[in-house]
Amino acid sequence: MAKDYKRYLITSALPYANGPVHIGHLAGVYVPSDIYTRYMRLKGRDVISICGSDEHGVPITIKARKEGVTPQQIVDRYHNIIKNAFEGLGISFDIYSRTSSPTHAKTASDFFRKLYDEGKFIEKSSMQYYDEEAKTFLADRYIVGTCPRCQSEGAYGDQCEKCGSTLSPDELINPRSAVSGAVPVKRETKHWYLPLDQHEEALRKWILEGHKEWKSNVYGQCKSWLDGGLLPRAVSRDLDWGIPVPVEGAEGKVLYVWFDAPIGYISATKDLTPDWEKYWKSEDTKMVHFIGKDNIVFHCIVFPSMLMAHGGYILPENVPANEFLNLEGDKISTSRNWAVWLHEYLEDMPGKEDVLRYVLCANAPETKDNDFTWKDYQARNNNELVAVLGNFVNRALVLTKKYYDGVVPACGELTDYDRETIAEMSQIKASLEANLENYRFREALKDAMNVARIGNKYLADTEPWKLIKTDTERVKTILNIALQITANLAIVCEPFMPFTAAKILKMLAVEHLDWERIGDMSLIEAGHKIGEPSLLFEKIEDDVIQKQLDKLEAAKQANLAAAAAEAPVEPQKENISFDDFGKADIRVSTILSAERVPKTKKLLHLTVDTGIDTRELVSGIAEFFSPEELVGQQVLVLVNLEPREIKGILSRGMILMGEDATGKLVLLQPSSKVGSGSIVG
Ligand code: B3M
Ligand code: ZN
Repeated sequence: MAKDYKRYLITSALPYANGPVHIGHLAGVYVPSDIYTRYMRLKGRDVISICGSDEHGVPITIKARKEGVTPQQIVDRYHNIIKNAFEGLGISFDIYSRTSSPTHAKTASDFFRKLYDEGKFIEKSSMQYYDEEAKTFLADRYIVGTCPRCQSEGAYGDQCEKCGSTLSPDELINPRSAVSGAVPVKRETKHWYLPLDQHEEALRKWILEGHKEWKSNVYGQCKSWLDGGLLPRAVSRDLDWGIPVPVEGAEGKVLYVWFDAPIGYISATKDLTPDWEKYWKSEDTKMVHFIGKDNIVFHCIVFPSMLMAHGGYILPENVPANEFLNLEGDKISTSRNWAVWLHEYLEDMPGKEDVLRYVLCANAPETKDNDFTWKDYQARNNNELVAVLGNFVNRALVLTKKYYDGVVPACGELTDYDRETIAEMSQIKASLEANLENYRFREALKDAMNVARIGNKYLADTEPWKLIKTDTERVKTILNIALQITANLAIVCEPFMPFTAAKILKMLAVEHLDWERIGDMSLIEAGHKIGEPSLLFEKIEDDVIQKQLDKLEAAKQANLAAAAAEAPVEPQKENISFDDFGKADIRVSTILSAERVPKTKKLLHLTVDTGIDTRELVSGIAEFFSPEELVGQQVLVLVNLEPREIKGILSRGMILMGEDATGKLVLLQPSSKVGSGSIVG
């Protein structure tokens, strides 16, 4: 059934040039796309891998305004950081272009103009927010206000970052301009809309009927968009940063960033090769978009609609979008600096490029969100890369060096065990290729590591270091086989860990080994002299990991401080009389025991010594404190609050708590221990 394609066009989501790239981007998009591309190249296929910076859009103008520089300065800075960091990690794009390039301006402009000339857009005027002080229409991101869902301040016109809701500017309570702080007014403005609804039928056929093999997260999202019914989407914006709308009477309007960015794939291909059309306009080309899950609708619905409206272009054959990677249990966030930045990693961990590639692939969020932790990184390095892969290669090479002065010994008669091992090796290629072809990179990496496991086990079972004293002929065969496995490793590691593959080749003193020969046990001839063995991977000690954890902790503290500085303070409540206050009986109490209230998320069942008596309380603090950490703590308890039954427990009093800027509760305690029952007042 699988069609024979003549060439492959691989695209990777264009990173926004408003910040550096982090491990979430890498695990979701760039590591998988690079593995796939390298594999295609190894198969000898005609493949190009396209990427570049996405340099338009409102976040870039906001960042520029904040820093008092031009948007061009912002994109120049991050384009270079991102491009260099990708190179440092061995992400092997054939071109890393940028959407501020002249080729792109012309390509995107012509694309729009063709659709415009052919009447493919709807022109529509609507009322939008306008800032009279700054004399500018306000893009959604430029309007801030109170979130209608969670009531938090500082929600944007398109999204509340606190609760994650998607919003429209009209929903914001007390909208204000992020540019000047002024209260915006509504003004009429004209925009061009792409009628996605007109492409709905074609999209349904193409995706829902034609691509049932797509990953279920991707297919599912497409289905729910299509089932919900598509609406026309504005493809222009009132903004002064972007590609001008190429139509008379469109002053001050630019193409919407999500209209121009995917066209960036086309312009980048043009910058790469004059032969670009054969990649974009031939049914013999298989196009694959590597993206994160937040980009699915743009790559499966919007961009394909644009391509269909234009005509002459192929559609993607697959869009293997990944889910998200979290960091130490928390969502990665650029604005909160909760991330491991690639350019910093490369500086902090020189020579460990492949360790990161390995960990991000082994733990890739292919089917669900996953968590990156530095402890897991360390464990995978020490227990898998060092103990399995590095250990095996090192033993095979060092023993050859020691016993045979680095000259590959001949393979003699095979035992049954040798044959079993060789048979196992012969099965790797089919599984590895099937996994790679179907975007199952975690499984594919397991196949590759299996080669090292087979090798490790082989040496552990045959023990050549013992046999060398009694059966030197047998040792020759064993080491010959171990070296053939090592050579196989050089091939299978290449897509995942290219630096390691190159090192193994160098240590074997071999230039190149053909991918198609995976499983071949005569890759290295007897009599060949190998190079100098050295360690492939080094153990990573705790202090190295602790440094990274400290860095994250510092980011967290800085965030808390910033949030505290920004958080609005609640207005003072109405005055009360001295007598009223005197009625509240607050006592220092000691927590004697604590346990979760079964079947609840938030409630803890506490026993406290109030000095007056020992009593029970139910407190909604389970999300912030574990029962163990509470026992023995002194807290302030309002003891004469009307008792209340909660989940079958009579709660007699209330623990007084403080709240930090993020909504996290903190204990209020005496600064040194005092007797239970001490009066607070
Ligand atoms: N820059 C969004 C993102 O990085 C966007 C991708 C464009 S791909 C054409 O999530
Ligand atoms: Zn909200």
